[in-house]
Amino acid sequence: MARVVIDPVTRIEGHLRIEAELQGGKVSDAWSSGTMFRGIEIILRDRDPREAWIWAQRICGVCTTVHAMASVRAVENALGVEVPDNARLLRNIIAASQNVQDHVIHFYHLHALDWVDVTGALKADPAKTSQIAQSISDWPKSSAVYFKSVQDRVKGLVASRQLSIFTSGYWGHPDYRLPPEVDLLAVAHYLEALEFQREYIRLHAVLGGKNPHLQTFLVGGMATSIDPNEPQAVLNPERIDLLRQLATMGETFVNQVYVPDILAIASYYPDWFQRGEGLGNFMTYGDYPAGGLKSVASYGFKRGMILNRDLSTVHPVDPAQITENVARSWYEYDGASGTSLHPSEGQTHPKYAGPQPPYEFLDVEAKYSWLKSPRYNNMPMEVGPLARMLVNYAAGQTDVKSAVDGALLAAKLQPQALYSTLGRVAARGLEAKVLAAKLSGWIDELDANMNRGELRIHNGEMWDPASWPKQAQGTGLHEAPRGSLGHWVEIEDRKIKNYQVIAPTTWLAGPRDANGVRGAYEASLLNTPLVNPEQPLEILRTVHSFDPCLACAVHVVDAAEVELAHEILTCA
Ligand code: NFE
Repeated sequence: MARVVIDPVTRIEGHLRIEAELQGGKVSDAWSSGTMFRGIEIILRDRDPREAWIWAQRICGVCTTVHAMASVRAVENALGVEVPDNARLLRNIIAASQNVQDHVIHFYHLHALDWVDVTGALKADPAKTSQIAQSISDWPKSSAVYFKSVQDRVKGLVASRQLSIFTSGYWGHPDYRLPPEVDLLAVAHYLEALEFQREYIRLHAVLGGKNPHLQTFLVGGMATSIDPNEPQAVLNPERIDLLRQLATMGETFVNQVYVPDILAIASYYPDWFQRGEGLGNFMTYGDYPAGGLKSVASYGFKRGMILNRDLSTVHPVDPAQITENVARSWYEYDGASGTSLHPSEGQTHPKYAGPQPPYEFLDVEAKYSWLKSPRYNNMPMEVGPLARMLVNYAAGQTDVKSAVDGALLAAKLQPQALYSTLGRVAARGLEAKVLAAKLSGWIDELDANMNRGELRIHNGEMWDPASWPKQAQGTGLHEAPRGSLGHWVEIEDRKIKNYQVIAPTTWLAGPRDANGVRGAYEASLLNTPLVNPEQPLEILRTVHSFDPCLACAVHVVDAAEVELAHEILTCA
């Protein structure tokens, strides 16, 4: 038996360590450890709940806006505030474009190089790459001359001996299977995706003032002025046109580059549609309200669970069934609390009990992670794009069904193929397709509101704290790119008494619980074959397919056990 350790796992956000035991060339057991402490909850104590979203965004350097969204929703829920229709639309546009941008970045910049050998691109015939590109898509940048210019760029990089972001890849690993021409196609799109994501996220620059860390959220609405007759307003007819252009650009890139590339690359790895699934239980809170946030039935993405891979039933989700478990995490709960608490009464008492560095292995029989273990009714759940696509597919949502069925048909696969490493990757691309298409509808609704004089963006009547109850509790749920995100706030005497976050990556990368039940990453790695344990590329494929963000899941470094309450380190 041999133990493989990957620490740090790179091409992710934050600090993740994977230990895997090998038997007969396959992973026989695995442990996932977050190696940073999480502290935003402590930083938020005693602050004005109206400013929580500004701090909470700093949880992450990638999906910052999602924490603003969950935070304002939690405080609005506690204070009983509904937001005006324009704020709902602005938030839907911000959230969907965040997902689209994040998914494109994940596929090309964080994950593709697990399947694409950059060095293979050097050997490609650009004329053949051009033929392949034109056979799978109408994307115009597809000439042999263009691909030759990309190849020359890569050659220049190699000749300079400064491989930069491409240093230390597992290049030449025997399980890289793409023909050099497809490697070149993917490398070209890797570079194009860098330009695309920068341009596309101008949606956030317009609506949020900047990206990352948007500035226009407010408890009770948004601070995004709308006025058809005011050139200085954030939204006027000219800006609506700009939003439409950017939305079209997103749809085009996703449909002509991202989704065709997933299908093309995946066709060389068919066995990865049967590998890496893990739990078989999937959960989503749902999002994109068409009316008030409370009318969950109106959501464009449905709330629900799929259990034991059974697509015939969408089970309801009751947030009261969620707990966070610390039996195997470096935390303690007070006195009689045991090891499992609902986040509304959650506690953040860090207590490191692992080995002192340098160490070879974690003590995986004891506590081994800074992540807690979220559970739904004591069960670990996979959250994320695959969970969202499965729940909406099973619920018969037409846009999701048509995207998923179209891809399955094109790839000649059955729905069971989705329960896999590549199923996760494909689901993310299909979700980007569905969300990119939804943007134009919300922009039209904003335009229509503006044209009929409905300009309200904020519901300000709760801004006088004297009107608040002495005590209040609220929950803010949101679907972030990596999955279901929850913020829980308790307000007392107008200040935050307790604040708890369960990020998607906490659901996914968390350790075992008190019953010894594995988390999603750990379960998904079982039985993964490794061609060469010195280059555990196969482990990276599955872990990366979840799009890890440990920064979200843990938050603030505390290597020297210094006081954390006024220190924030963002992860970007
Ligand atoms: Ni830091 Fe995040 C997303 C959230 S991940 S990226 O998506 O919330 O756990």
